[in-house]
Amino acid sequence: TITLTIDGQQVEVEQGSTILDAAKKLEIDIPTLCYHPDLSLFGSCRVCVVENAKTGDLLASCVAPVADGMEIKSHSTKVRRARRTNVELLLANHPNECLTCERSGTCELQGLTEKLGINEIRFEGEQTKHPIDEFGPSIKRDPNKCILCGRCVRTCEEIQGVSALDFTQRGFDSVVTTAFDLPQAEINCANCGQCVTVCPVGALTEVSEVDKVWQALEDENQHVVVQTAPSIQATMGEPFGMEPGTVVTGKLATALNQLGFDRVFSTDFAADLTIMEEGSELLARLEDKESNTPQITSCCPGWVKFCEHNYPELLDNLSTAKSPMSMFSPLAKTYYAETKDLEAEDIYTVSIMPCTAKKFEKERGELQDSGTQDTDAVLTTRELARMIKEAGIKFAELEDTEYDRMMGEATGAGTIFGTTGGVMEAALRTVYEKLTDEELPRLDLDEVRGLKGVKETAVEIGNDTVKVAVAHGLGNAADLLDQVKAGEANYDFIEVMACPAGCVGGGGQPYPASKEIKAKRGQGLYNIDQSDKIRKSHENPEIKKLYEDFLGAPLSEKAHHLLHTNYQK
Ligand code: HC0
Ligand code: SF4
Ligand code: SF4
Repeated sequence: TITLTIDGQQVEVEQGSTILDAAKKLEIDIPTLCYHPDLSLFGSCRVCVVENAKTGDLLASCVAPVADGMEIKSHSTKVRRARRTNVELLLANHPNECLTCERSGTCELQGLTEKLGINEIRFEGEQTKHPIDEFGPSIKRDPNKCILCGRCVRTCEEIQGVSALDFTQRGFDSVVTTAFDLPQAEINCANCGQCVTVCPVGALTEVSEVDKVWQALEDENQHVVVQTAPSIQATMGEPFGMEPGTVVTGKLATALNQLGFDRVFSTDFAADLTIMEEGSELLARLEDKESNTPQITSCCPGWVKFCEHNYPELLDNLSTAKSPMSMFSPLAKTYYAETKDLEAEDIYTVSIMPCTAKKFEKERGELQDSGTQDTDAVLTTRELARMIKEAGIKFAELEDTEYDRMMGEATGAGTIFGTTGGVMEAALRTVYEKLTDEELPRLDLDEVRGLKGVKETAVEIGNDTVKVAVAHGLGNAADLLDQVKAGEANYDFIEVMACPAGCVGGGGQPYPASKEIKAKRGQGLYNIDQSDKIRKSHENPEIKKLYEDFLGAPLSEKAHHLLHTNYQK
């Protein structure tokens, strides 16, 4: 180990640690900008400089290694001046749009400016002008706000294995963009929004559909039906100052009613339905030795697009079951519409999702089966939070109310879909019972919980062993699928979620989102499951009724028409 002092306090750290690591151990807060704990070191912004007290040198603490006997000053005059100048230089080429910027309040550059006591812009100069890319369904990129920290570039390459973004040009003209400057919608981008979650400023955001939804709510001829994704229940409190992972299901229902939605339904209900269909499909594939296995989940649109670009030969392995969101919407426009004597066109469907890729999913031609657009609008967690604030609703103080009946009942199985491993756990609870007529001896499948990149287990079902694997983050998914393709790994069923930690870490979730925060959100979902009376999808009474009254049975002709699809090469 190495011993050094920072601001007169002694600390011991492992050799190879950085000064920033050592400061963290002492709970000394050094500001950072291009640094991100999950990414490779970059050391470009120099906001984290500290002073070597013996030499007077300034060191970027996020990359500078510790040395024995080192004495560091973390906030000397020299340090504070350098930090200010470095941030002031960023501000010199940054549009003065804080008032109207979507990141106002959560912007790290704004936060630093305040923290470092910068209250004037000393360097006024020419500013770069780049075109804004806002033509895709999911991601809006405004390079003029970019501060070249490279966090998006590193995330897309190192975590997601996509490498859709990179630096081009040099010096003043430097910009982060796509290959050949193509619109994001025309490249291999998965729309996962992980770049959005790490961008410290407003350079990367979702394409907003807030105004469209306000308009639908105002329109008296539209019957507006909303569904909320599983993970939202454990994240919507955050923009209102609540602890990550706080369960706010009841407050969500109240807020959505107050906003004027005509019916407040739940994607978790549809997640139970996905289990019925996808589980039945798995049973069929396991029986038919000719069929493609492993079966791979297809509910994550980021993953589906990644698969299309990088693993087209595995498209036949994707479950034909649509995602819960895309099962819910056509049912809202047929099954639910019939009970209200409404036509599909009279119903406007809104989904509240933790996800930017869901905005892309809703536009897919493969997913329109109600005779009209199935899902009309997708709002991220952040966008709904903005609407709630705009409406003056005090979210944290709301009373709990219930979701509406018919498509609003969820089991614990549907709820845990929102965290990595949840789909697998939910599926096995049902598949096991269908195959053996017995209940799983242990409902909590700890082997597929947690934030390890790839998780695997084998479950004895009757005389068979079903081998399963779970990957989250596209880079981890690629590692797993390469093994499958090479014949080195042999599974029956694989769950893939594009985002690290699954949807609780989705590209549309509140800022900021560290590993610890994502883990708390996931725990929130497990807490709901644990306290639910019904924890298995096939026991959801509203699902049973849906089959009795409308669909017949899983994989019936009607179910196939409304709830299944095929992704073609
Ligand atoms: Fe998810 Fe989903 S679990 S993808 O992360 O399967 O977005 O939360 O809504 O559709 O249910 C997202 C979350 C969903 C879907 C569900 C699945
Ligand atoms: Fe990369 Fe995902 Fe961002 Fe696309 S949305 S650029 S795949 S991180
Ligand atoms: Fe969207 Fe969830 Fe997939 Fe992320 S893991 S892209 S949030 S569906």
